Amino acid sequence: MPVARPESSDSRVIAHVDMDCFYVQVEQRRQPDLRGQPTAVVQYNAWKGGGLIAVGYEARKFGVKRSMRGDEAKSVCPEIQLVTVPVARGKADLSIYRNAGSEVVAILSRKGRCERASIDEVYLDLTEAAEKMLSETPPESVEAINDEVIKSHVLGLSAEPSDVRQTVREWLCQRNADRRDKLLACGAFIVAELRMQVLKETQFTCSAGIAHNKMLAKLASGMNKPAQQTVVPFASVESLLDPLPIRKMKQLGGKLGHSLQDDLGVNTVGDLLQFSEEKLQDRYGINTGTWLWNIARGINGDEVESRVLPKSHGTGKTFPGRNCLKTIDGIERWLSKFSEELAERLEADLEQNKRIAQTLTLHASASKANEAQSQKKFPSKSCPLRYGTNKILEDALNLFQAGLREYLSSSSKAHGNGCSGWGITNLSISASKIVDIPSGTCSIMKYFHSQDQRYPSSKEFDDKEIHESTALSPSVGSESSSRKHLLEPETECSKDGTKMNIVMNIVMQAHLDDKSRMFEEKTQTSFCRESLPSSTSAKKNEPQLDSVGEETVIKDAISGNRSQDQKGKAFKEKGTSSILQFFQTQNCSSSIQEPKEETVNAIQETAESSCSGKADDTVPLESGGIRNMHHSADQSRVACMYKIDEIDPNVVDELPREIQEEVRAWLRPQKRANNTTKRGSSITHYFSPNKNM
Ligand code: TTP
Repeated sequence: MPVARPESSDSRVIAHVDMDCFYVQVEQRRQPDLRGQPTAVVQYNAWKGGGLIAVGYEARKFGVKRSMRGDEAKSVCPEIQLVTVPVARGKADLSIYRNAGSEVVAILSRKGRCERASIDEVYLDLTEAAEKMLSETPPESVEAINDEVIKSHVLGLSAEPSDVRQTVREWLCQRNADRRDKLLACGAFIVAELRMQVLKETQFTCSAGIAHNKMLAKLASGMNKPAQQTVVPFASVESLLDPLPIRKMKQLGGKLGHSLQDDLGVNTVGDLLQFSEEKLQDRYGINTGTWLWNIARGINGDEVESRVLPKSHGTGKTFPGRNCLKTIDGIERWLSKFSEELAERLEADLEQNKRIAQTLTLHASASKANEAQSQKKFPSKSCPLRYGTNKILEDALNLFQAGLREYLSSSSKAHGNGCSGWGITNLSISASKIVDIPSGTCSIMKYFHSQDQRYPSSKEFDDKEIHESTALSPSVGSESSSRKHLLEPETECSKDGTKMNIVMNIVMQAHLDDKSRMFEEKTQTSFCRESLPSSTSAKKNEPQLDSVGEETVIKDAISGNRSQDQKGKAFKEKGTSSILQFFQTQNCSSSIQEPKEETVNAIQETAESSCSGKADDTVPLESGGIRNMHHSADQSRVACMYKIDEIDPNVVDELPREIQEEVRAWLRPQKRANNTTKRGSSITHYFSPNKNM
């Protein structure tokens, strides 16, 4: 439900910038021959020419619409150029568009606080920049006003078409205007400048709305497209909102909008004005009631958040009609692709932006197998996020199975029989609750400890603990709810600790996990294939293997039954003041049994490839933090396979002072080893009792 925030000031200058037919522009930049031609971007699914997802303005003139498929677009516009979205892992790969959006954000953020709202839209708080301009170079003092500013649309100005430019010029430069209008006029100059800069540096055009708050700016940005900007002076707010269909307002497209229409007969924003704040509060609660009362008057206190990076990462795919997924195998295949992509994007985010995500969410839609199920939504589920493709896959599968169990059990209850028919028409996973890596911290031991408590594998959750998640929008900027006590630190110290622990976990695991497939595929293959998930399949400590040769020896290692207790002991052990001691304690505490020879060989091979700098496969036998630096099958060989030279020195700098030295010392011999010989360049060797051999 929307929440009312007090308007901080009605003289803020807020802009909403929206790229024009964004994917088409990106494609036209990649293929300049397409410039000026009617163009549309289509999904790669070739059925009926593929669904259109972006339509260029030249094509719109012919009546081409996003709701069409390629064949239909061709029938209304035979010259249309249809460009298929790039494909990776059997699904659309949006990275070129995402990266293009980042280029734009980098430019727009030069003039004020910038919030990236989606792949192609941004809010800017230009209040300070506008105030500065007003005091130093007010519009009336500008000698040559750029055409782009003069072309602004100012709502509420009336003029003969031949006089529009002059009228706009006069409005922009009026000396005796209300201060709020003067600030908006400065905003128009600044935004025009930014848009020209975007065009110059990226070749993309964009449109913008300039107003006193986010809601009004967003409404205005779409009013005059492409490549134009619209200003909403305070005095024209009422006439803008009055006739606006209520369902067009942000957050009123769903249930709340329906209720306003059906229960109160409110069809336009203006219709809302007749209701007192109290009446709206009585009906919709205090917050929503006040929010509705405010929006009817153009009041919206939402701040522009300082965020140039996405709030979440998501990946998914629809499987319409007969393409729906009907087996756990099929689900696993797709989740595996999604996990790989998500893991890559998370790693890139970590590397480039020093950010970590904390929550993994799975969303799905199920087909209507029967009447009862058609009423029921597939529940979204989330859990703490663990880095690495395989861990994400494992957790996503568990989330899926938990969701499916719930979906089927409630439908079968409602229907009074067992439900065997299910089909997934939409499947996605996302990573949210993304935070910056902290620069300071208090105790590394706390990191480890908190990680131990906070980041169990989803296998260690039962269904109650895998939490229900609110629906995520597929766009950038979505966020999921999650179980608070698992994710939110009780103290500042543990907050930092958790984050830093994740950092260490990531740094030390990332190269392990994603490259560990060879081992994991041999050992951890089955997730209740081709059958409905058993009611116990995701239960705590349940063995996760069922069919492959190595199962019995690996089961406990993966589910962590026995080693869990010992890990617990090690964590409780007081006086483990040294990192080395800590790791050694962890390694020695492992009671993982020896896998079959074949598997051990795989481990050894991978340790060597790690030394040579090639893709290194290692053995992520359990979940968790640094403690999982991995245990080889043979306990006399401590198999902590981690490419130490890949530790980012910055991470070490961010550790508490008292342990920085220790970590550096720990790293040093490793570097020397690398300089001289590839042998011994793994932690395995470093920790090995025979490391001097
Ligand atoms: P929009 O900003 O909604 O549209 P647009 O930029 O194509 O056109 P406009 O000038 O009217 O703003 O979406 C931004 C991009 O997001 C769009 O180019 C393609 C992609 N997109 C989808 O992939 N699927 C969708 O359903 C929508 C709405 C957009």
